[in-house]
Amino acid sequence: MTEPFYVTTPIYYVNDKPHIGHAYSTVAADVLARYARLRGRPTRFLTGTDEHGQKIEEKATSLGEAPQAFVDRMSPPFEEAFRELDCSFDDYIRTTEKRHEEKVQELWRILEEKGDIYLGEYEGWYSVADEAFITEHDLEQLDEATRKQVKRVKEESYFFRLSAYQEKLLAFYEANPTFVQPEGRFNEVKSFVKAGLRDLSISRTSFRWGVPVPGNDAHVMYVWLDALTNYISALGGPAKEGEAPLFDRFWPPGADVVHIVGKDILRFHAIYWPAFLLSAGIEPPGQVWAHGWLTINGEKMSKRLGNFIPPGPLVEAFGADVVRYYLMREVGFGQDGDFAHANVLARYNGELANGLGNLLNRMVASIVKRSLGGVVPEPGPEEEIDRELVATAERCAKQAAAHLDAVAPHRALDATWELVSAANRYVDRTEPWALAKDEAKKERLARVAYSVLEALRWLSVMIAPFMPKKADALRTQLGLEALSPSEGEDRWPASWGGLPAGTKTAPGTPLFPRIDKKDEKAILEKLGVGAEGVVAEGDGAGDEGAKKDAAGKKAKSKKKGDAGKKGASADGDGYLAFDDFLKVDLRVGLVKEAEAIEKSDKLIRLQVDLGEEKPRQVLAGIREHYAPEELVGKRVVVVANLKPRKIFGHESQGMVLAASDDAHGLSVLGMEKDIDPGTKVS
Ligand code: ME8
Repeated sequence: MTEPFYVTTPIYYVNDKPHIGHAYSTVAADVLARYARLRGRPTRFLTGTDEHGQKIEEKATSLGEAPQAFVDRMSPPFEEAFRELDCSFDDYIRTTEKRHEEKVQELWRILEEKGDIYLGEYEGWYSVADEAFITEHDLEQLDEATRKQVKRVKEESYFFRLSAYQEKLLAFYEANPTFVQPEGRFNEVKSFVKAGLRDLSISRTSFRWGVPVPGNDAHVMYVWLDALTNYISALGGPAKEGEAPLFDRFWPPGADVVHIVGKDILRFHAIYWPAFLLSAGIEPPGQVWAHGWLTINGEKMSKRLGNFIPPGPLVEAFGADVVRYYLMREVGFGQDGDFAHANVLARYNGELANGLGNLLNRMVASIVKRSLGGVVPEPGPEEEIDRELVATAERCAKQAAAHLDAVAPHRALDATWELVSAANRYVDRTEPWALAKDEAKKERLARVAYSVLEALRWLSVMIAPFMPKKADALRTQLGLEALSPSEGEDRWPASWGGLPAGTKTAPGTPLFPRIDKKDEKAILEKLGVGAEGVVAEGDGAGDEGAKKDAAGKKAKSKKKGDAGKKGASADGDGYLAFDDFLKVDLRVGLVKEAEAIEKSDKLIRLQVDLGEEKPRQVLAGIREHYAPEELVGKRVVVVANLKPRKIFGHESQGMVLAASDDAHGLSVLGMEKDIDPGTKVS
């Protein structure tokens, strides 16, 4: 695809410091930008800060600072945080820059000339926290704390004739069926518009911190009109053809534009923004992608809980690539999700260290170095198992690309890790260490090593949008040059065998050194995460986090632990990814005690030794098939990492596996030999 690609993030309010939620949007946009560049597309990536409005004026005043000095102090930490996260933005816009303010005023004039702006009076509610005019109904939905900040406003105001755009917007949605993603959110937007639109107040007179309305200095512009315009002002628009080359190149109709936003600000992007643009005769963006809301260790981020997580310390502890990987892997894009420190460590050790890191290590630092002189061998003849790996690589690379094209980064990573697992399995099955011992099998060894090295080369590209530094480190060990995207050149892996034989590999330090239990503890302590996973430190960041959603309402906070964690689920093709299977922790258990649960004719309470300090209490619905005493002393298979749950008032800390059919009734899965309790079943 050669169509220019323009991706943006929300511009962030600078009333507080950057946190992991901001990082999430910007990393997602960066992944798309890096991917587009790898595909050879002309690409532009914009982020920045939103610096006007009542919220910021009030915050500056409360600190005794002039608003300009305040925003000048508060904006750079965002840019630094995004750079630390290796975000490759081409431009960082601040709405207090002249280049922006001039363009906002120009847009105002255009809307005015179109007859879509008139002077009136606004009387109603204004939520300063959300910078949104809200209805009585919205007000009722707010929580106490936010409601306190809502003001009654009665002042002269300019209005934008939004009501005149109801039909035009609906027609635009109809003609652009993927304008808002995910689809469910698009339906919400359409229903909202269908219910009728009221004209929008677009100026304020009761404070000063905003872009002055052209021709009437008593008014400053509504901060959302100002802010949304950043997407075009950064390109030099609005502008006539030929006046602003970036605008000509990276705005429709010539370009594909994706605005990445949180679901909290979808209404502004999916309704107001296209309405302003339609009025101005400018084509709206191609897509607004609303992602979900992140909680921290199961809790909403808030000042009260002191769990506003700045990205800096995480980057220091894990490295930017690992944080980026985790953010994109853990949460299904578009769904709510959770940032849990324990899960970062689990994914790190499981998927990065044991998965990809191990694959590289066992091949480059071990087999190739010891048995092939450190050089990529000329591959011998291909066997069926080698062809299978090639087919898997081709399928996974194609799927990962399709998922990235569809803005589903988590699925792209699923597909990529399917290849990691397949390549590790290939090594297990071909046993190159055994081939290396047998002179007669040299040719076979060369083919096996080549296959794995080539798979690693493919993986170095597939992980690059997510983990650019690790991708290059991996390439260095393979003896390859760093990836250097170039317009017009598609670098996505497509044809097998591109790794030249004779390339000198360069085994180095492990790509992802394992973090052992002791180090895990030290890392968590350093990050101030207590045993409960609650972050102890608070840094004066505000509680703006989950305050708003598309309807200007309070986003519901998630119950601890249930927030969008991706479970082990079969994908669209009906297969369970190998990594997903590995997430299920199956252990050998020795039943120490068993007793029937009163008032239940199904349940038996078991105390099962899993090789841990204390036996686990597990409830099993097997009483119709086993007498409790029959079970004592039996070895069973237990799902050991199920979330504990209460059954009949008793906590069950696992699940015993069993099968049943009509002829035999139910049979608990056992062990033929006396395997030690706690041993992993795989
Ligand atoms: O709304 N989980 O700025 P803002 C996921 N200035 N994403 C989160 C998040 C969380 N817990 N918290 C914040 C504004 N975000 C306006 C935008 S655009 C023209 C103007 C991300 O500082 C998410 O992208 O309140 C959300 O939409 C954005 O930060 C809100 O940032």
